[in-house]
Amino acid sequence: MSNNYTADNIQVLEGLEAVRKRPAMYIGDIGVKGLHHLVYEVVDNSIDEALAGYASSVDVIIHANNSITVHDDGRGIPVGMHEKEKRSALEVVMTVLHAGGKFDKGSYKVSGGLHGVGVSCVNALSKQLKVSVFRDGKKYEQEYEIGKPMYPVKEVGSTDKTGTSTTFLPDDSIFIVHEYKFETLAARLRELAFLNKGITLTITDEREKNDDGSFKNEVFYSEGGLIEFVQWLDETREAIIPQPIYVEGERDGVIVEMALQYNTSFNENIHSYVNNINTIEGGTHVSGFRRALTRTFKSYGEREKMFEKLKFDISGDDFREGLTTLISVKVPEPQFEGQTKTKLGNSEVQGVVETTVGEALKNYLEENPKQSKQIIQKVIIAATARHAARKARELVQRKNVLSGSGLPGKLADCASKNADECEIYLVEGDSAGGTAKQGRDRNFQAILPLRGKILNVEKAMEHKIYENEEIRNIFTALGVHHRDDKSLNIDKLRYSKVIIMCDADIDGSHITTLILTFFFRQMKELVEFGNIYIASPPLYQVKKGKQSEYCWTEQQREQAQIRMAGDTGKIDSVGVQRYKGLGEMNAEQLWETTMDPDRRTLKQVTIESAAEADRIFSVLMGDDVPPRRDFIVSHAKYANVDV
Ligand code: 0RA
Repeated sequence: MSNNYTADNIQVLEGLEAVRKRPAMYIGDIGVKGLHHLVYEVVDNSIDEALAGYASSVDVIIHANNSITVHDDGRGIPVGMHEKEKRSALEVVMTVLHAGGKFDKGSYKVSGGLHGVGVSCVNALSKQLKVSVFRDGKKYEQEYEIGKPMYPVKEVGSTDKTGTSTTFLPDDSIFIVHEYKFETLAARLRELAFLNKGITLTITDEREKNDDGSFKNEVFYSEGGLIEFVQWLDETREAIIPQPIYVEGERDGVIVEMALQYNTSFNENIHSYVNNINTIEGGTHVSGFRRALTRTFKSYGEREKMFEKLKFDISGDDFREGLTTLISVKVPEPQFEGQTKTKLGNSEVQGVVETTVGEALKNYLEENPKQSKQIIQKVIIAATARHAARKARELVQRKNVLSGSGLPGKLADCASKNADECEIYLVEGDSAGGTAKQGRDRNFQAILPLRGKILNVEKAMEHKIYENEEIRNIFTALGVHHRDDKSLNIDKLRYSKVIIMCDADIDGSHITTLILTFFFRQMKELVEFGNIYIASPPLYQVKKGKQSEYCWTEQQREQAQIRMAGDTGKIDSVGVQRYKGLGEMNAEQLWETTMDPDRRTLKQVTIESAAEADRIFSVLMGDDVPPRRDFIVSHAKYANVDV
């Protein structure tokens, strides 16, 4: 080994050490998200190989010990000597930050996780990692521990395949969560299959067996890409035109793909992606799309004299009511902006998308007059309803001004006005609301009781939403409203934590879902920025003499009973109270178990996959009842808690 090799090696280790010191900087966090991000990072490299035309399948395996294998049938990472680094190219890719893909000058990295950190980060954060390359008739291997190679790349046999296989075990001293969720990984692979048509992605879970003894497994493959993505999202919505409108094109080095479908709902659902990354904050590609849609449809409606009888203006929103859209662009050097770095900033992309989509829509309108008229008729209905909704909304704002402080009478506000430290509990029922008011710390906790079932916004028209008293109270208590472009003035939010507190029973979880649906459809920004939480009241109080313990699970209850029975072994001598509702607790108990920041557990509501969440809400809360029942049965836990 030359001195040079040693020197380079030291530099490499410093790089990987930086990753281990500040993992969150590289992969977002060290919780569930970061843990799953490791898999996405490795999968993205394989997807790139497939997009370059060399691989057709990517397989992910969750092993029994929560280690992961990602395999692809591409060319295999080059194993030859890297001139400058004086080591195998494979070793460089696996150990040098941001080295991945650097040799292949002709192609740019299309996918690449949000943080785009490369597989060396995964290596640095893995206790063990082994990479196998199948190339030139041979199989090569190298293993690493926390990023350090155990030996130089070695040839271990012959093969007639080509490809790359990476197996890694996340370092449990870095991550605070160690279990992979099948559903989470499956959702991302499904999304990738829709976004990259023609690639087969599979996931196998070796921790779980099917009835026939095989491992739990799912295969994702899409021939139709975004067309099928729209159809999957809108499965339980009623389509207005028989087939989605679709366009695919390339201009100035930017690849644009778009599919849209109109349905009879009132929601606008745009899901946008840049290089396979979900841009939840939108950006130039989305604004290009919107401009194209408004411009083309508006001039068509005017030319066909369909707007003549209207007494008010048609706005951009009206063209997007009941519209589900997918936009996917592939941009060589994306600039990400915004609070969560998921907003595309490249200004040149707006024009590219606007032109590509504009031309496609124009052609569609020319070639499909019947469908086009149906769409414009829907737009006119939307405009009329919006007009009614604006009146309702203005009425709300006027009423608020009349009632003095402008805050709802039912709100028990907190003393602090510093939103960062303030919380608001949305409590099911006036009686539990009363208990919460007594139990809270009034310095920073506000209480807003909600009466019974709140409106199902999934099925309601916009003006009904503003006419609903409970919903108006939520808007005014939180201090936010929709601007004319429908965005939320989130800077006026009066509480940084919005906590939904319902009974721990079926009714309570239904109400929680209704409230979540409301936030997801009407205040999505709050969900995206992590302001929404769900309180977890205990299920049991276990008591014996002066001893008392609250329990949240069956297992905790059992253990508490055994512990309190002690040497007597008489479990039935221990009292168990099952809390059916919040109302069964007094103010002090509610504070101790559910509201005291030092003792409570809050579940933060996050969106793992916006597309998945959109579909879940439309299935759960929409009109189509049979799929809803199936869905609740198979997804109940997942849908309720971890949307
Ligand atoms: C650069 C060059 C070549 C292959 C790859 C990268 C490659 C990387 C990954 C990561 C996961 N799977 C992969 N498969 C391939 C090949 C260049 C050549 O063969 O000439």
